[in-house]
Amino acid sequence: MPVQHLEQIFQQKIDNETKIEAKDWMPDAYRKTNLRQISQHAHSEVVGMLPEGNWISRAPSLKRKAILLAKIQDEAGHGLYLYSAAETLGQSRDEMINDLHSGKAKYSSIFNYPTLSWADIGAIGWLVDGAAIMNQVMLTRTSYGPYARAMVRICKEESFHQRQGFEILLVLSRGSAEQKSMCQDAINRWWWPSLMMFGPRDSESTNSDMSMKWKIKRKSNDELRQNFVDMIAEQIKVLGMKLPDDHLQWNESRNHYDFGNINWDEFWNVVKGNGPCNKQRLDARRKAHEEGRWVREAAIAYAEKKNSKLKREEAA
Ligand code: FAQ
Repeated sequence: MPVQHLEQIFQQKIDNETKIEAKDWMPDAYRKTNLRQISQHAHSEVVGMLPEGNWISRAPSLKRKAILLAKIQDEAGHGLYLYSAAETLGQSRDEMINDLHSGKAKYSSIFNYPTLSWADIGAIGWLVDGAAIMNQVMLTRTSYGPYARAMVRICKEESFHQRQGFEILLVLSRGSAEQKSMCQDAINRWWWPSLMMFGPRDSESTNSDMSMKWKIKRKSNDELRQNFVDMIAEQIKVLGMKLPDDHLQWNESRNHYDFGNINWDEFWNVVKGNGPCNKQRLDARRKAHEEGRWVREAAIAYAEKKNSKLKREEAA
């Protein structure tokens, strides 16, 4: 069948809300951009364990430590579902991980900021997981089947993550003057980077046009960012804290909150690898991968041994 016909059938499926599955014909660019987005998403989940991992041994109580451990393990699981979804598009996990370690593949800018106090763990749960959910609820309806199905479970877990983060901040916001100020300080530092998670402004977003046409994305970067600001601007009232933005104001005519300018130079600087913790994060990932080499080799050796035993038994 000529490619034009195949493309027409493909677009019809998208327009009719039929999911695209791994064995279906798809344009090369659709395969490539899904692979790019899903693998970068997987890398973000895995690198995203590092800033929180920094606080496992310093969590203020056994209960907090158990919750944090469970959350971080969830992020590892999300990375694994997403690597599996990406593999259905024809690239091996090894190749994807090599691209992360060589600096070729991106991961979310947010994970290149340091976690300086316990309140940062609350701010990550509330703001970072909150921003992640805002984006990922849309992705449960993305057009590529394996990605959409992975996102359903991930979203359920992320909503627990957001609530646990909010609750950490709620306790601090009702505590001593020092705890209140820790809470405000963490919000001040995480607010703007969490707005950057949604990506560049729509006018600068190189992938959006095609991703919207193919329903990989269903809402634009700016639309999701605005929804997030509207949600957080209300939730912060419960904490009795302040968002670090003098321009934040309800706009009756737009039915949305107005907010100040994002520092896009900072965003691109972090994306290009020059944020406060980029080097530290990649070094930690490379080290963990190297130290886990023996486990991978042992698993392969065991699988080979089991296979050859099975073959011998079948031949006998
Ligand atoms: N950081 O054309 P667009 C989480 C890049 S998971 C770094 O608008 P697109 C869970 C972009 O890749 C958080 N790079 O791109 C958790 C592109 O470069 P490329 C991750 C960014 O793909 C919580 C270029 O800029 N979530 O947090 C960023 O249409 C707590 C132009 O941008 C996902 O990955 C950025 N923030 O839209 C874990 C969700 N933004 O690739 C642990 C899935 C943009 O052409 C603890 N991803 N870039 O070289 C998406 O929805 C999309 O990829 C966007 C970007 C919306 C992130």
